[in-house]
Amino acid sequence: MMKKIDVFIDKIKSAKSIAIFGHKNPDGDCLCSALALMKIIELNFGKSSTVIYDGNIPLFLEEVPLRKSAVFHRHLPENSKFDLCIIVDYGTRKHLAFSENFVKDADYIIEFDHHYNEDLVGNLCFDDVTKAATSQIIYDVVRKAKLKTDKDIIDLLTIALITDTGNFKFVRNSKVFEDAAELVKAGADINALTNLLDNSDKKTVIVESEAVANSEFLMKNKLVIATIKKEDYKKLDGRGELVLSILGKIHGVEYVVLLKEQKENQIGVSLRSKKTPINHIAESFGGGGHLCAAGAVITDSLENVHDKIVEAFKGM
Ligand SMILES: [Mn+2]
Repeated sequence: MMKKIDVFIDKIKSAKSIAIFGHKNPDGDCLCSALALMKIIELNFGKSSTVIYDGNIPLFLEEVPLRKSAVFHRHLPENSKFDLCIIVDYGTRKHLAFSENFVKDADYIIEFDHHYNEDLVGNLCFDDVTKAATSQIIYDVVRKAKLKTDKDIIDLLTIALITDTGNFKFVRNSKVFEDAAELVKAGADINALTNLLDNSDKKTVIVESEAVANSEFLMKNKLVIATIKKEDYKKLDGRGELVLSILGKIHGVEYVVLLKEQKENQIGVSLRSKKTPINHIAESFGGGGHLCAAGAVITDSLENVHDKIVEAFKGM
């Protein structure tokens, strides 16, 4: 591990320009891990780096520290090049489509990720699928390298952990709490950071509530499917997590599916399961994710995607 950390520090020290980015439509872990790294590099090496994103940053992340530092990729000067790219929480290569040129032009690529992925993009990889959030991997490096932290860094690493564990609901090992305990000791206020994330727009919550109210129960209530149509999709903020969590509260429900009509014949599918893995279903549609929380984007009509998903759950 030490050797990798030495390389990491060396590459940052020698870099002339640094870009940091993750998957399209960044979630809490992706955005906050990127912003934390930016601040870590600034505080410890006196270097500025550029956090870049594609798609939308959900409104609930609007109040996170340094949020305004994240730059939409199309707002960068044309032909921007970075000699060092740091990739966080990206999942698979295809989620980096917007940054293809940065990756291609970079002299060196460092990655931090906790997604299962066989086709690694980085030259130097800090990957660990046992971690609940990418921010835990960054925090490991920070502690092992004895790097300085400040309030922004501690808060960002904590928010990433809070969001990727669904407020510590999806914790599968004690390391999450060990890291959370250290972050709290370092000054993270879990209650304040959780409140900071309750920042949704009224129209978003109403659209999500309507999707819950109009959802369809199948397989003796084991499977519930909620739908957000094209005209409401733009009112959504992030992935529709509220729909997934409310429907998951219902007695007897094992699987929750959310179909989002992003545009004509393009349906975003989010799948959640209480215990049986469902990632193979996401993978069968070209998607992926975690065992019990996965998703895909399917090119077909809403009706056809609905029927295909129902079919895929038969026998579960
Ligand atoms: Mn993550």
